[in-house]
Amino acid sequence: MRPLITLLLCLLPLSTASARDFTQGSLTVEQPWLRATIGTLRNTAGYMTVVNGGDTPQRLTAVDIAGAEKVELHETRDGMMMMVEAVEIPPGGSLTFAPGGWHLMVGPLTDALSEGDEVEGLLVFEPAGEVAVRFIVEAANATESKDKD
Ligand SMILES: [Cu+2]
Repeated sequence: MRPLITLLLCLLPLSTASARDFTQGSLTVEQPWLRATIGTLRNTAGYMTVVNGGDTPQRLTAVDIAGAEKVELHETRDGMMMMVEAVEIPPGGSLTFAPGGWHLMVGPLTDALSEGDEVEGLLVFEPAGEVAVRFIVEAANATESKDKD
């Protein structure tokens, strides 16, 4: 198996600053993570930072997460959660989704999520298009992704 593993490692893009960052064109999605589900609950929240290194505004319009029936963009403002249809990241700017603020509302999920799981996701931006990412599952009470490489 060793030669195969070495080959796979060599195929990883060298331009990626972190193994936990996902870059497509001028967009970078940093450290996407999901909270583990609790008990029989099949809903959870997701977080990440989106960096727009380009010179045009990018709108995040949709998110797909493997095994999730639905993913919504939510903002917490004055303690109230509000769903938004899309969120714009200005040129040269970034937007951080973190507990207490912007978050992805995920679910219902077909399966429980446990700490350490990895889940494929797809973010849709206008006009940039799709960015494929992989969410790491952190503990249900995590406040950030501890895998800071
Ligand atoms: Cu929410």
